[in-house]
Amino acid sequence: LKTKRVLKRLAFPVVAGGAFALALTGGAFASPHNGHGQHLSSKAGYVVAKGHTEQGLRYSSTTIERGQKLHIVNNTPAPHSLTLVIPKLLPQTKSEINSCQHLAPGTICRKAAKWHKFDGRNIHRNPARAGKHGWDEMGSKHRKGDSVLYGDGFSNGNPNNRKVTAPAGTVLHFMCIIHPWMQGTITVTN
Ligand SMILES: [Cu+2]
Repeated sequence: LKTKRVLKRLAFPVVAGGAFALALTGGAFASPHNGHGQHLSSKAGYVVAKGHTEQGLRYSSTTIERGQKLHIVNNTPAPHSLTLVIPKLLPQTKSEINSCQHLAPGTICRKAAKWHKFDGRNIHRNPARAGKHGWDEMGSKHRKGDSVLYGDGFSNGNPNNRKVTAPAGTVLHFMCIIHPWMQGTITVTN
């Protein structure tokens, strides 16, 4: 499987304490200081991953009509996840972002990796589905959320294949579990 092969590059090596690190193609990680509070937006129905350096990676927010397919555009060289997460669990501080990226125990990144059946080397489920069909469920530490891993190595995830099915008026918060400072919202309209 292509996914398995490429995931070896994304291998999440075991580090002290039994946590896994999301080692992205060997690149050194430096936390950006402005990981949250960004409000880039893109055209309706499109979430765009942008940035040409790891620190510069950002997600745009979007609005979308309920029942429309969400489009995810990757304008970066890196793979990402789009993972729906309840807002209070989105990592905010540099320390929270760093812990999440390294899949530290108790972090939403580690929980979400489990939704994808990550075993420390490979993922065995992509996308991860929760709630009703389509994008509708934000995950927490106690409840699965909708998520997809996409980009080089994750071609099986079909990131552009799902409709947004949350009720109009919902604001779906999302993040990337590979780069936890990448965050945004999908505002669902009628
Ligand atoms: Cu990412």
